[in-house]
Amino acid sequence: MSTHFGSTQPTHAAILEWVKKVASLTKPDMIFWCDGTEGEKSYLLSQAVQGGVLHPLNQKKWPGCYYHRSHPNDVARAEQHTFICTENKEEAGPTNNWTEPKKMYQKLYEILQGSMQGRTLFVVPYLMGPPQSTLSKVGIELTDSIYVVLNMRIMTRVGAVAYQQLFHENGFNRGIHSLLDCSLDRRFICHFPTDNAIISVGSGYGGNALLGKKCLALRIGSVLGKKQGWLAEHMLLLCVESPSGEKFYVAAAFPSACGKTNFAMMIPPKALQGWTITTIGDDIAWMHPGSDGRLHAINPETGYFGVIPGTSRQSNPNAMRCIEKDTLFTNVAVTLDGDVWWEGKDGTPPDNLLDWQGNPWDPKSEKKAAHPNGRFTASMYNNPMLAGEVDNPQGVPIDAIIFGGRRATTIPLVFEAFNWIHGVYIGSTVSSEMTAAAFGETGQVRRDPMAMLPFCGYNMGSYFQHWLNIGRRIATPPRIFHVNLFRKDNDGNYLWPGYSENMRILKWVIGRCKNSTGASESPIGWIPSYQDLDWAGLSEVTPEKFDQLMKIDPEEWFHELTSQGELFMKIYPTLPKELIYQRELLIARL
Ligand code: GTP
Ligand code: SPV
Ligand code: MN
Repeated sequence: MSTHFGSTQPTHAAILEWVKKVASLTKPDMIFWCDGTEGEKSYLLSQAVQGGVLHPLNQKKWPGCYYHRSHPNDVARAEQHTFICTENKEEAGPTNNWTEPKKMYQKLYEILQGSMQGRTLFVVPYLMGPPQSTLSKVGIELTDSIYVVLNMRIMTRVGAVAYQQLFHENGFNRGIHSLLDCSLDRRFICHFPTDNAIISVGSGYGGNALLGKKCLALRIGSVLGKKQGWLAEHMLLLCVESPSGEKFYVAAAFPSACGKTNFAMMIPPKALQGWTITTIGDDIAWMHPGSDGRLHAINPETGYFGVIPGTSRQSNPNAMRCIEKDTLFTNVAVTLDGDVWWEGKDGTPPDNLLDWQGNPWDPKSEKKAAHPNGRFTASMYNNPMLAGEVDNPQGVPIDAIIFGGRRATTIPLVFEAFNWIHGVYIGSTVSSEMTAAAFGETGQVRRDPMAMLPFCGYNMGSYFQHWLNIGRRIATPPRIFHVNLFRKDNDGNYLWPGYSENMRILKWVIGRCKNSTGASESPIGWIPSYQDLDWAGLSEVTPEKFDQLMKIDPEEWFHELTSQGELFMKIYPTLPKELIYQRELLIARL
């Protein structure tokens, strides 16, 4: 077994010993210590191209960009194969798959036995969060996937910066990832919160394999947050600057593929002159009560692993600028001369396209050219509207939290919680139609509390309690809102134009935070009247259409309450009584 040492070597005995142990189990041909440098990047890229894992795109059109095609059964998060391994099943709770740690370790060690033979074991030290921030966390991922390494280098801070943040020998998350042959019966994404450890096998897909992201930053993170008094959330973070130069910070939780990246990179419509939005994060927020009585948030990541279909100069110009260079494209369609295409991209599809599986694509066929969950991996530093605050070790103080879901019916465009407890209730009852971001039947409505159903590393009821407790610890809590950007008319068309027009919702939200915008009381919360929103330059949403968007139909809400009740029954033993009370109040108001 040969070893390649990068420019930085850890001196920590715990790391060296652990790597040695994993190597003797998995038996790689080579151990490669990553240092995160540019020199390393060109070497890794050439290796990935040589090995057929990446294909260079046309470098004139797409400088520094590469294309990756995954195994056809490895295109999304695999919730069925995701486990929280705690001593007691109750700790994981009824919304997570559970297996006892000892049993799972045994199974995984058997699978990992010799699994890296003929391959390279990459040691990836990474930092989640800004350097020098007390809120940041260190992880080390051992992986045999060069694609994972190249993605981690974009999504996290890799190299010496991670070792520098290690304040004691064992203060890092241990992640092991092995691709195996991508067969479903040997796919396990397992979390061991007690050991601060993750083992993921059988999938190379982002959320299953980039262990800093959903595994550490959310599942393990949420458990740490519960213990240490902070929140690890599936939220975008943005800064809104008003024409007078006042800044507001907003966090928003929408389920997977329900609009976080687009919302975080929104460009306000021309008619709303003087408003600017800058992006802090597009997927994950770590939020801590600060000594000033406010909730402060950081984005632990450094890149965007974004849904590519639907991304265009029309819908998300900032994302298009962001992916112009140094981007990895996964499961999109390609041309023979190294151009890429996907559904919803500007213009007509080029001739002679190969679909995401490499087959010639017939534009007249029903088949999609790009996979609906095709993704780009791009550095946030390429975002022309990146917020200056993004590397701030203290994070930013949050003014508003917005929950949302993808619902064709029932849920109005926007409403505001009466107070923090009511807001927690609203978050706990978020629901959404399922999307291609996870395996399963897309379109089916499911409860997805705080957009964290697949990501909460412990019992959901205790998680709600934790939210209530955090509220008690902050003197000035953020206001809480709920949006539904996806309500449809009877013909199945979206009622709301969305994308940049979402600024109109955000402006109302900011107005509420400043106590300067009107709202009326409704059974479900404070709601805007037509005149409370700024309609400059937008005539397509007439007062009649707005009524449809905001309609609260008692019949539909009866079904909604039944479905909420099903979730509450499922987690009843740990469900805070405050939330049951909130539900009863809502029933009474309706
Ligand atoms: P994850 O990365 O899976 O967490 O997804 P996300 O929440 O960041 O969602 P993203 O912004 O990538 O959007 C997912 C899909 O919804 C894309 O196809 C978008 O084009 C579409 N979308 C985003 N915002 C809007 C909107 O305001 N209206 C409509 N109709 N579609 C939207
Ligand atoms: C999501 O599914 O919420 C994503 C994509 O952001 S992944 O990182 O794969 O989880
Ligand atoms: Mn996400």
